[in-house]
Amino acid sequence: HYSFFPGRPRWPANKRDLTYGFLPQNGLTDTIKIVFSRAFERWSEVTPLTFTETSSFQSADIKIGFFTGDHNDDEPFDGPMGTLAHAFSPPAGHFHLDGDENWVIDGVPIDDGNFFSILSAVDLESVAVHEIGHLLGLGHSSVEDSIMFPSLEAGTRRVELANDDIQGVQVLY
Ligand code: TQI
Ligand code: CA
Ligand code: ZN
Ligand code: ZN
Repeated sequence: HYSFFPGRPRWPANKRDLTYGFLPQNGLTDTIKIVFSRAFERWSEVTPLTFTETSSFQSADIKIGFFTGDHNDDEPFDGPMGTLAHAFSPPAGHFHLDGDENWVIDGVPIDDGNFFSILSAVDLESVAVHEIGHLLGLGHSSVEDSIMFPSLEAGTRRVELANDDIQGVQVLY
């Protein structure tokens, strides 16, 4: 079953059109940006929310960036595996991904580093859909095939919202 953060934080009722931006220094490719737009689309399809990319990182409601190790928010990343990403509950909007993961898009590694291993491949879109759930106010779910279930096998793609995810987010919005 779905859950919420303590106090059930959510984006306010007068803020249904959210913007998202990418940390400029990350220099992300269009392929990566399309993955995020697909992930946002899954949530906008089942809520009154819209998500639009903005080139102004500073003013974006949702700020997306790849970081490695300590990045000054008391939740340092830990190299390959372990923590993959984290997002903060509304209305913080910080969405951080561990730049040390072997991120894959549609089964293809983002950077063909020397140490790519299928055993540690992490599907970017799956993690993005999960973290956006957190950004909208969802906690973890006990339903195993839900997006908000707190575990995902290496290399697995899980991007379809389950009924449980939809019911949870529709309680909030
Ligand atoms: N990051 C955790 C997560 O997003 C961070 C976290 C731990 C958390 N406890 C929390 C966030 C409680 C909100 C509330 O769940 S993670 C998955 C998994 C992670 C894990 O790097 O462990 C996904 C990120 F397990 F579901 F696959 C994304 Cl999809
Ligand atoms: Ca990690
Ligand atoms: Zn962080
Ligand atoms: Zn989670």
